[in-house]
Amino acid sequence: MKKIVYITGASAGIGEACAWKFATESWNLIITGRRKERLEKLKADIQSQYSVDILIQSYDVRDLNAVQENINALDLTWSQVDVLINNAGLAVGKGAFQEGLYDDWERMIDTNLKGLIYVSKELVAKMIANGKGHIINIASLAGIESYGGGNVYCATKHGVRALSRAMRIDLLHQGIKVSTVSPGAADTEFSLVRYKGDKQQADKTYQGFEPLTGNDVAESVYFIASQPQHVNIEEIFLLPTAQATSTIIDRSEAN
Ligand code: NDP
Ligand code: 8X3
Repeated sequence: MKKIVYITGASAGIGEACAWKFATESWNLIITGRRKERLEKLKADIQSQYSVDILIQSYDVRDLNAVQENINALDLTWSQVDVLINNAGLAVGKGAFQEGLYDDWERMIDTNLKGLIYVSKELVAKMIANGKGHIINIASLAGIESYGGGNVYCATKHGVRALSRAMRIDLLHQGIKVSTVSPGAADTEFSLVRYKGDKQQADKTYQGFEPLTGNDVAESVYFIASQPQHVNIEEIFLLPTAQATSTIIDRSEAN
C-alpha cells in the first residue's frame, strides 16, 4: 500500500517541490493551500507523470473551523496519514521593530504558529488513532538566529523549533516522530510575499549567489521521511554554500 503525505502550502515553493519529490517516490498526496487553481494544476501535472492518488484540500490554515472541517472530512483511507509536512508559512515585511505593522505581525503569527498548531492538533488525533505518524515542521535559519528587520518572523520560526522539540517529547510514547527542517535562503515566492509583490526588492535577496531551491529542501524532507521506523532525524539545518549566517552571504558570484 502506498504511504500518504499531507503537505500544507503545496501551491508554491518548498511545499510544491515536496509534492513532486514524494510523488516520484510513489507516495499518495494530500495537497493544501488557499489557491485552489494552483493545486488543481499541480495535481494534473503530477498525475500526468506519476501514478499516485492526490487529494486537494483548499483552505486557510489560520481558520480553525476550516482546518477542522477539512481534516475531519478525510475518509478512512485518506486518514491514514504517514507524514505531515507543516510547510505553509510566510514573512510579511522586513524592517525595524519600532516601525512594524500589527497586521503583518498578526499574519505571520497566525499562519506560521497558530496555523501549524491547528493542523498538527487535528492530524495528531488521527495519527494516535492509527498508531503511527511523523510530523516534519519547516522552520528556518530565522528560527536559529535573529537578524535585523526579521523580528516577528524570527520569533515565529524560533517558536516553530521550540514547539517541535516540545511535540517530540509529548508524542514520544505515542510512537509519533517529530522532525524539523531549517533552511536558509531558498528562491521561492517567499521574498515576493515578504516584499508585498515588489519583484525588484525580492530579486535582490538572491543576487550574486546561488540560493537553495525548493527541490533542495524537499530532498532533506524526503530523507527524513524515508528513514526506518526506529530512526528519528531531529533536525536538518541546510544553507546555500554561499551563506554562513542570515547576513553573511558571499555575493561575489557574477549574475
Ligand atoms: P512560498 O511563498 O513559495 O510558499 C508558501 C506556501 O505557503 C504557499 O503554498 C502558500 O499557499 C502557503 N500559505 C501561506 N499562507 C497560507 C495560509 N494562510 N493558509 C494556507 N496556506 C498558506 O514560500 P516557501 O516555499 O519559501 O515557504 C514555505 C515555508 O518555508 C514557509 O514556512 C517559510 O517560512 C519557510 N522557509 C522559507 C525559506 C526561504 O528562503 N524561501 C527559508 C526558510 C524557511 P497559498 O498562498 O496558496 O495559500
Ligand atoms: C527564510 C530565510 O533568512 O530570510 O526563512 O529568514 S530568512
